[in-house]
Amino acid sequence: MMKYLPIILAALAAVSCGGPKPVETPAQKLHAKLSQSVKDGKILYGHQDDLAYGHAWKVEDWEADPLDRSDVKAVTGKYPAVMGVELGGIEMGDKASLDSVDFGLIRKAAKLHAERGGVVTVSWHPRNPLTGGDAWDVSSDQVVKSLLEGGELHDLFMDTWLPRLGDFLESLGETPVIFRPWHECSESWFWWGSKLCSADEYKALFRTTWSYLTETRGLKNLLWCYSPNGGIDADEYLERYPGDDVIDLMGLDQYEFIGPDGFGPSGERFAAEIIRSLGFVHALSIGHNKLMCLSETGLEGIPDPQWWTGVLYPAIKDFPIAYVLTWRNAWDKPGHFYAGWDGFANAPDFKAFSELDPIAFLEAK
Ligand code: BMA
Repeated sequence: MMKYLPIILAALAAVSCGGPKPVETPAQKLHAKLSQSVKDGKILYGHQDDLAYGHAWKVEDWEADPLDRSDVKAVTGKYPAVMGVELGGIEMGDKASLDSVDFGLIRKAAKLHAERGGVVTVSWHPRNPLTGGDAWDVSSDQVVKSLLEGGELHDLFMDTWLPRLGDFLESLGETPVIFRPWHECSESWFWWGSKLCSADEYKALFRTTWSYLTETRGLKNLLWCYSPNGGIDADEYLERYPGDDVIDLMGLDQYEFIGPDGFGPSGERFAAEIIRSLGFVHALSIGHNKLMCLSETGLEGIPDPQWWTGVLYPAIKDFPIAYVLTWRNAWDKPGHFYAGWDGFANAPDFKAFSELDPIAFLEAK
């Protein structure tokens, strides 16, 4: 009996302490990191595809490239704290994304950015499986329905599309990401938009995606973000909300578009609208106990020389958003950019923004 005493005592100790502490998953660690950052009063700045290309350049030999080039770093001296990557095309088994970025480069950039201390978020603009068109092909209102149980494309979705997506996300290993599928669902420019499927169909699409990746595949590196487009109210926001059990971050996508009256008045309207919509997302995030973020924003080509410090910063600074992400600087479309780049007229204002409290970038070592 005596020889078993140490084992019995150890077992009793484990029981009285509630057993060994469960190991935190990569997703839980990222959640804790973001929560702490919000508690510290920080707003992380994010940029889409930051390490893969920028205004008039792109990584060529990605396997050999150190991935230390960044438009954001060239202006501010720091990397963006959050980097967005895009998986459109993964569902087709393509080698590169719809923006011509090799999926090998995307994987390498995501892992490296996380190793450097950054946060990664993933968007997905899958093709239209019913028509063969792209994500913007809204010619049919049967697409979402066709993917759900009982639909003609359900098997394709479950046996090919989601497994390919799952393989990529699994290949990230311990790198956690904020996954943000089926975004801007409150508008109707993607085939999963509000005029193209019912709220129940949309929620089923989101929850099927969640259940496949999280339950069937058992992935432990995903936080989930819901990000309708702006221009809605709290009720409309909740209409398609997939549920507290599957969502970690309440997001919002909202861009500024310059109207006929020029960028001055448009900036004021945009800032007021951001304040209105982040206001209700904030209230919802408290009620639902979720993190919140401005998941996409920007002003294409940034013609307003004071946009960062004069428009965006005052609009967001008082909200506990985990991050704000501006969209990509396309290497092949000279006017399609949303972050500063070296030599651009608005770069000094972007640098000034990067130095403002509570905005946080990632120190380059
Ligand atoms: C859009 C544009 C497109 C791009 C797509 C997916 O907003 O930037 O050029 O293909 O996002 O990244």
